[in-house]
Amino acid sequence: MTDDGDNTVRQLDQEYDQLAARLRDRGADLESIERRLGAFEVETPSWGYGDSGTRFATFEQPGRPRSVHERLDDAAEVNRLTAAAPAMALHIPWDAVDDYAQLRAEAAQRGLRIGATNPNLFQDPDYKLGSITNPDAGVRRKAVDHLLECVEIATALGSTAQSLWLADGTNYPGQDDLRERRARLRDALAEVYAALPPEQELLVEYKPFEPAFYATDLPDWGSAVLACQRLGERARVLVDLGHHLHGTNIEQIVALLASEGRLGGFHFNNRKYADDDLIVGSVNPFELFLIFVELAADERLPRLTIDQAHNVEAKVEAMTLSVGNLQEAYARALLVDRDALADAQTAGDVLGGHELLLDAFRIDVRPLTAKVRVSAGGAGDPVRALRESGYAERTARERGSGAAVGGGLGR
Ligand SMILES: [Mn+2]
Repeated sequence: MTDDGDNTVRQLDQEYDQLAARLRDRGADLESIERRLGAFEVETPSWGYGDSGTRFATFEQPGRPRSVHERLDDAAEVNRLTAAAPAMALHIPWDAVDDYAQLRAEAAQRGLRIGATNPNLFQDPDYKLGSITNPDAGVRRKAVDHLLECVEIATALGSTAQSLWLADGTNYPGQDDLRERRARLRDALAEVYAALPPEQELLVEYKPFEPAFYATDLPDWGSAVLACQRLGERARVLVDLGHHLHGTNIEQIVALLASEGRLGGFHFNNRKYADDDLIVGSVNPFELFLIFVELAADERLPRLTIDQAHNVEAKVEAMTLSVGNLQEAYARALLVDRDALADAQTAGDVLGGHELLLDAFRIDVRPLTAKVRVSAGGAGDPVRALRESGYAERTARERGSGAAVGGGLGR
């Protein structure tokens, strides 16, 4: 190791010791916090490494992966740096291959597993008026058959979740019968759920707008949880942070779903205006912290996934930064003094509870997350380590700027 490296390690140790002493003085159970932080895992999305763009343009990046195999390489690099991203979520058909057992083995060779399987019900021209809610029974059949095919693919891959986002909806009042569409949706999901092997769960994602702009068929958490309750216990709701109207209290949705045993997972990203798919924690870190305060109330976290579209920023670097942002939000949430919070709440101390949250949010946890990452074999400063590794230059050289296979807009 260079002098520079030694200095970095010494500096990290010093900063960590100072923070640890302060936290212990406050009565924090650092051992338990570090254990939980060390167990933190988030899936990265294969589609987050490939080409993505806006409605106006896609700017192709040098070194972007040309195949699912190279997307696995990128996911492995993010996991190497963060020690917290051991699974890559797949998208079918963008990641379709002939031999799924082979793909599963390739993931394992890179120290990864396959995360959630994401079917695609939004690209085929037949789905112009909807997929499983389409007024045409033949189109509905085709859509359900694709979902059933994805169940088989997931089985071959060792994937334990179907993660379903429906682009279905209508653009104009009167375009279709809203109750009929709901009945079609229920029938289709019941058929898919009945085909799920016991190790797979069905995650149902909601979104109030886009691509349909009058009535989305699963517009909100309520419509999603009602569908899940009809199906069974392995059907749960997936919360995508970009899929809400402005002003929606997302942390309260997390609390409601968790109390009902229906919180299935997350698609992390951030937004300023709509479903912007920006880097999680970049625009509203306090909201992310409050969401993690709810998540950390339970020892076990639900399935967490990043769902972002890096249109102008370097993709592997963006994903690496995102994982770090999540680790920091979780660390702060673990530092909330829960006993004091419960006391303040019981005593009706309105601002006392609020101050306890602010107090945890204001702690600079970077020495703590760095220490936990290094202990797990990752980098103290993952983005810096990525830049110094030359990974971007190497992939640009090796992969060139050849046409990518698959990819598409973020959801
Ligand atoms: Mn999503």
